[in-house]
Amino acid sequence: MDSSKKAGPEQEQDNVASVASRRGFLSKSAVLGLAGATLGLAGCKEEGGKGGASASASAAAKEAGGAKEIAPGQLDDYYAFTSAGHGGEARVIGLPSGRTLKRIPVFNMDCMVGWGITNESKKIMGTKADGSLKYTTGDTHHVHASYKNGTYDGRFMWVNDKIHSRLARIRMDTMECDKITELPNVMGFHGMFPDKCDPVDSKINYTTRVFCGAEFHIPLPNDGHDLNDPSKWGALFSCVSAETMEVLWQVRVDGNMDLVATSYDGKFAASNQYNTENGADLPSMMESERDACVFFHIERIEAMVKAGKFTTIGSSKVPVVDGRKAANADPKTALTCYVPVGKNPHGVNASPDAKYFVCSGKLSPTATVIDLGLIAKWFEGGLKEPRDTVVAEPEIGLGPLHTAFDGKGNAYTSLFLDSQCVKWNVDAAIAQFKGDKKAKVIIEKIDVHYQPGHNYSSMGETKEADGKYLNSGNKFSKDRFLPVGPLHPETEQLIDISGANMKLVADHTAYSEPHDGIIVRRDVVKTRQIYNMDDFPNAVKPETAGITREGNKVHVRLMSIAPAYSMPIIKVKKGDEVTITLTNHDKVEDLTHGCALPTYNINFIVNPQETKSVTFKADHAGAFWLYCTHFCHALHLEMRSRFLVEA
Ligand SMILES: [Cu+2]
Repeated sequence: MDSSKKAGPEQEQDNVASVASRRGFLSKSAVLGLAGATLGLAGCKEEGGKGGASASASAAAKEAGGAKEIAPGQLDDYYAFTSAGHGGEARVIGLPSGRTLKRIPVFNMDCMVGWGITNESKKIMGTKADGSLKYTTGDTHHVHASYKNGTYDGRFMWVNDKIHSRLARIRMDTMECDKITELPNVMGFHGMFPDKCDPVDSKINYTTRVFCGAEFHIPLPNDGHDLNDPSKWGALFSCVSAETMEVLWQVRVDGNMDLVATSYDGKFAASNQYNTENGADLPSMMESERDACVFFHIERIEAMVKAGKFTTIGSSKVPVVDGRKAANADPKTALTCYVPVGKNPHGVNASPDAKYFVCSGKLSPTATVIDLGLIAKWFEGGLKEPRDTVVAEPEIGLGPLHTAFDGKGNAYTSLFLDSQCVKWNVDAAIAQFKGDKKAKVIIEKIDVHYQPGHNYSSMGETKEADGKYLNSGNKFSKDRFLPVGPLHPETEQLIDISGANMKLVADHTAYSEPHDGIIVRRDVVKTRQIYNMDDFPNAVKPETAGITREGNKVHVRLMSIAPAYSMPIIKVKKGDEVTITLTNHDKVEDLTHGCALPTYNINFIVNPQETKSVTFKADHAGAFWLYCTHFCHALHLEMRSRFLVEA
């Protein structure tokens, strides 16, 4: 945990030796013992304190600067799109600078932009019968973008909500959420990944489906029956249409699903699994020596659904097929293949050469390399056991979680317990597995600060993996930043992986609690800065602006042009249901207006040429200044109208 130690050839020898001495780690007692060790490590403030804080700030800045520094006025080379954990949003960061560019509200409310306040955002988020939001909490873990030809096409991103099992889509041109879908009969929706090609028609070489894994077993349907018999509970793998965001089909599986990966040819999706025992408490979840990575044969699943050979659960109309082991014994007709991997795996990642999926062990010090060609062979009946698809299982360190790639044949796995990132070579691991004792699998280890979760590399989840940067998302920052009370920020550490040695080049803070992200070359992302007014059917134009009344329903159609709203006085009666629709007629880039209404809990912004609306009950009388919250003009403070509610 000494952050000042350098990873070099000598250290590497030590690391290899220490990893080797931890053999036999897979035993059950070791696994349970480790759970305690994890907690111990997380609390080791003093041990972790050396090195990081004592380094000279100016020296460190110089070291971290140079070519990596983005000077004032310069733009970053990459976008990082990250989750925010139980903050419920998604984030946009510039790399290598680490500048926060945007926070995208998704499942959370955000009074800056008015997410969860405007009618349009409420419609996307989902409302109850009374018009109030169905949920105001969310837990985002993974952000992944749409593909074409094996790389990002800049259309969409998706992000999951683990709490309420929802999938959200974000438009990459406006970087705003445009659709949210709740998955039926699922709890603990965690892993998610878009497909990269159609499983049958290779001409459809872009994303059309998004696959979603679920962790928790629940009664099916979850309507109060089977509460006391968890053996009857189940988990479902879901497929959502990328275009319509409808849930297309689900597969019932054994075990709990964690992360999801997809093959470049579109034929397979897979999810690493813990609790393959289907247990309901910790001891019963730890009984097996191994867990699994379950592969889904997409073409067969969809053929079965098309043939009508499915069931439905409860009130959901989504077709469900049976992917449990017992129903899939014959590989030639199987929908699923359960490949045994190290105990309690956390992570499955596709290599950019399209050949392998790598599953990390977490409670086993190994990474399991699965050959996708052999997966296809197993489904054709050409292999005896699912385990025969494993072509390497190197011991790489303690608590391996997630693996990123550099496009040069190397893998980078986060080691949660060792607080390191290990660089290892996939071909060497395969040679070692075949018996080559001289194969040099582990290339280098670098300390990270501290307890890394996800790591991800620049373009690393595409065929254009460029081997420039690796982001290590660390769960504990301890002494790396000025203390801000009990809740420390997290450290996002940027590692330059372009040279022979990994080099830590920056510590960036992250407000709790991001999990995963992707690093996208900036030329892939094409954003728009000004909306098209006609994209909004309710846009207010000079000929429709004004106030109309139908019974007690009042519609205020307002326009903004800096520094004024189109109506200086808006008069309604107490008890009216008021809708304010506001269109920003300014066309200048960056000229956003706000709209706040004191005591009525209204606040939102309208970007250039954008339209938004709010509806509320004018339940208390008085004079209220409806004012612009977003600095827009030298006369910004004067940009306000009198909203008068007559008693
Ligand atoms: Cu304004």
